[in-house]
Amino acid sequence: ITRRTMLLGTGAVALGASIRTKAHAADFTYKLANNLPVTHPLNIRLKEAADNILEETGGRLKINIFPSSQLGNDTETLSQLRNGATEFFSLSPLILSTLVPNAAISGIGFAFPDYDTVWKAMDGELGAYARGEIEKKGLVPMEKIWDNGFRQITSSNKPINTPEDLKGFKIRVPPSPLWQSMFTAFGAAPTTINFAEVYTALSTGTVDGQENPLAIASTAKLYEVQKHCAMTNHMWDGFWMLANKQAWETLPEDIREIAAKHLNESAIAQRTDTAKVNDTVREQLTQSGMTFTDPDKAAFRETLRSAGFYAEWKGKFGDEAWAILEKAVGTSL
Ligand code: X2X
Repeated sequence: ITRRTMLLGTGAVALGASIRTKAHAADFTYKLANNLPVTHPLNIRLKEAADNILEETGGRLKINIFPSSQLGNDTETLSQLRNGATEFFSLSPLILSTLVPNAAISGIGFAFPDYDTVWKAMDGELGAYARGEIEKKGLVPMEKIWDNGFRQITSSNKPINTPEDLKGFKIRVPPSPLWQSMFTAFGAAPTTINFAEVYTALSTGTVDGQENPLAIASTAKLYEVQKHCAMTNHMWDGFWMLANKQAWETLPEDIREIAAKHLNESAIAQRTDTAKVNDTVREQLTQSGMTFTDPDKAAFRETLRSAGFYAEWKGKFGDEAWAILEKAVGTSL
């Protein structure tokens, strides 16, 4: 901002015009961090959004993308986002719940039957509720959530067919109370590990398994260190695109509008890309040596119910939030 003001302040109109056409330092250069490989649809569409934003703002806003947790793991990057060291960060609602407890509500086990229900909810009342909670904590969420997908359980040591197979299973979960609680309710032995450390934790045997959508098993090459995959679809997960509030509000309104428009448009496109990868990559993972099981999902859901998982989280989220969730998924959980 100072640079432009200085230029305009000197009355250098010609200079002002020429910097529009030549390569020049942008007025705003912001960092956008995420934990996914550069080949994941999220990063492919983020690059598209950043390119479009640079072009449509005439070079005024340049967003540099840092994939693969290059700026730090999720816990560290969330701190950076809050203190302004990083301006943008895409984060799972469940990990964000370490700061915004009720943001995790979209991650309740087996809440969403399919993607149609997910997008109706997240683009509707449930998403609006979550964004309201996020804003109360001083972060700015873009309107459209990005897709991670329905999560599946992978293992290095045994196939998983029934909930009993999870008893005592050493599984990595992301840093989030809801994840810890869900796998404790399954009777597993969950360990919290940031995604940045997951490949190593699996390859050294710190844990025997993890759970993630297939697009991540594929792009993060988890098939190199995991043998089995159980298609449990046990929860849907996404990524809120978050901005540091001060950095966001420093942008002139027209730049904010352009940035939000492209981030939201690319999110919509990324949802289609990701669903397609999650739907089709099983074959490729099989060729890479993974074996798949298709367990009865109802049995897993019943295990959560009889362990008191739903009752516990209804109490934690509160009746208002729970009612919004149940309305969105069209069933009582
Ligand atoms: O940490 C994970 O497993 C990941 C990549 O799915 C999330 O960001 C929640």
